[in-house]
Amino acid sequence: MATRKHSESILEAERTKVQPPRLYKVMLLNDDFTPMDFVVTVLQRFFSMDREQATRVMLEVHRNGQGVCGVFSRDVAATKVEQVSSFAREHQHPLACVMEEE
Ligand code: TYC
Repeated sequence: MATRKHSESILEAERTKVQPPRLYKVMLLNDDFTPMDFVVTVLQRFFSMDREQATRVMLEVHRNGQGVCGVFSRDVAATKVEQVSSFAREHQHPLACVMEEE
């Protein structure tokens, strides 16, 4: 009995092996119209960056076309994308925020 129970639990463990959560990068895309200061504010407000780090990331996006704001689980990444997109829309800026599996 004990043996059977033991071997069953091994099989169960094999079948349901815990996978590490998939991670998603949240990225900002460059455009010609969103003010630099607005992007810095977004990075501070939604990604908890200080002004210096936010400025560095904003300039990277401005120069390279895109940049990573952070890496999150799928739900958190989707929420960030929604919050940033709706904040940009509210302020009538075309700022694009997307997520991409790592
Ligand atoms: N390119 C914009 C400008 O010159 C600034 C900008 C930076 C816009 C990053 C979007 O994700 C962005 N005003």
